[in-house]
Amino acid sequence: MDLGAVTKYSALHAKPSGLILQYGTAGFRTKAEHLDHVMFRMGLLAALRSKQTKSTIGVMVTASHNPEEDNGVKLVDPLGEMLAPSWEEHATCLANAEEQDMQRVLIDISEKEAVNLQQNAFVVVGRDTRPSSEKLSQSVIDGVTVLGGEFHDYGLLTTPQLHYMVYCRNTGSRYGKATLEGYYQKLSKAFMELIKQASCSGDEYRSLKVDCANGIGALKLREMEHYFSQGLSVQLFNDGSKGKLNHLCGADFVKSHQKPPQGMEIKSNERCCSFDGDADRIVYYYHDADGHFHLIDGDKIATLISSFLKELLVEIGESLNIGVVQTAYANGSSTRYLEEVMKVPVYCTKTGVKHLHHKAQEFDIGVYFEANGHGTALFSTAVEMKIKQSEQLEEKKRKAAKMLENIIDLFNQAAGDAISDMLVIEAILALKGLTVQQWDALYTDLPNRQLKVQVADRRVISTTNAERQAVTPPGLQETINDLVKKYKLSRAFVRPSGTEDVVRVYAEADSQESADHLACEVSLAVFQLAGGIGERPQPGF
Ligand code: NG1
Ligand code: ZN
Repeated sequence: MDLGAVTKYSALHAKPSGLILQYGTAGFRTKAEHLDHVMFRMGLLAALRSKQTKSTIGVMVTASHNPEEDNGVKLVDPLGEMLAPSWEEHATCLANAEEQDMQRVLIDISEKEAVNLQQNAFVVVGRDTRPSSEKLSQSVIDGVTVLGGEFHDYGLLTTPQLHYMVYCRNTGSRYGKATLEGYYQKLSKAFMELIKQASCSGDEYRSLKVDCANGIGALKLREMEHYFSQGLSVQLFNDGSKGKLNHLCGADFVKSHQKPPQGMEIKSNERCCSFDGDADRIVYYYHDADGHFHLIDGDKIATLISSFLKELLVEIGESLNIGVVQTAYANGSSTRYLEEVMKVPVYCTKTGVKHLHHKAQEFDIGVYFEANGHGTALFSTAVEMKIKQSEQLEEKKRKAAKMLENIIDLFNQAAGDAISDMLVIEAILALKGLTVQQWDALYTDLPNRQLKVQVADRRVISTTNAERQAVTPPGLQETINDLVKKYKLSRAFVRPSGTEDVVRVYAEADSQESADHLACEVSLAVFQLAGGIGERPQPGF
């Protein structure tokens, strides 16, 4: 390690003194102007991680659904997963080290992790469409090269595309080719093969309006469109030509405001979806004949997908297991429907896709989705084996096995992916001959409300039981229990956000009014018991 060079180049990416950032559920995220030093240092860290794992490591520059002025960075581990926990800690230490301590921290990490500094490093870099992203990704590359690492800059990519590239490169291209062309071809081929098996051909099933959040999803979907246009026509809105990234549009806006994005004309019963700013989340929605807006969130997406996969498993006659993984934010109706009607086991993990991903790996087929629309399905080698053996099976079973094979190819196994999920959903709807209303009618969401509370230090709240219960501050959980008892079909929990300096409050109940009241009362309890600052939460929205 040429420490002289590190110091020299680090000075060109100097850290504003006193600035402290935390590697959270989605890496580092803050105002773009505070991130140059973090990018350089994450380039250094990615090179070290690559040397240690003797694998390609990914670095993605994006702040997902955050406002355009923000930016962020996260590292992608060899199999496309989120960074290992001990390295998240190293990332935080390195990002927060003052200039003069940088060398020592780098050496510390190398020693603790037994990094062979002579080993080669290879890092791939991708970025979203934010104005700040290009320069920031250059700083990442500076960091990689100072440590003698090699790199490939993919330029503009969706976050899941970068995960895909990392996964391909570390599996000797068995999974796919590590190029955009490879990604487009793999997904489109699987989609077209699936669609071929659909009996209905009415074209109302085959067109979809897509709100691209004025982000990278628009560019990539446009590039990809002609590969699958025989099977699905997509009409893009908020494609970045006019509006601001994530402003009044995108999956996060639609989900949290429970209303359609601006800039999209919706006729009744038309199927529509929204991506977020880096295209790793997707939600669906439509207007009914009375003009009412209906949201189809990640929970209902997971339900559609897992029901279909379960049917295929039954068809093949195999005892392979399937499980659905959710977080505490999953609507209570979805959990009940999956467990009681679908008879699919459901598991709850902490918020953050790495927790869901990890749990989903325990099943032959693990479907995981956050309510906000981030998710995918994972398939074990046992499923692949079964498909290989299916040639000896009778015709009907062989067909189901073939479908399963295409579905596996269509899902991004490395990460939740709006484009891939969209194609899976469109294929399932076509194969089942389902309209968007029929899909929506699987179950009715319990009315719910999410609020944020400002507190002096959100770390005073600690939780257990997959974040569904507060352990500290004392008395908070008892208060929540008492409030919940006042309403029917009610549930509420609080947790410190991993991406914003707030405490999140979630409540659901039998009516919107009750859910709103409960959320408000719980917010007030947080404010009083967990050191609220600023204005007291007020009833009424
Ligand atoms: P936080 O800020 O920790 O709630 C949010 C989302 C997560 C996840 C991360 C990463 C909710 C309630 N939380 O985390 O699900 O997507 O951002 O982007 O949606
Ligand atoms: Zn995102």
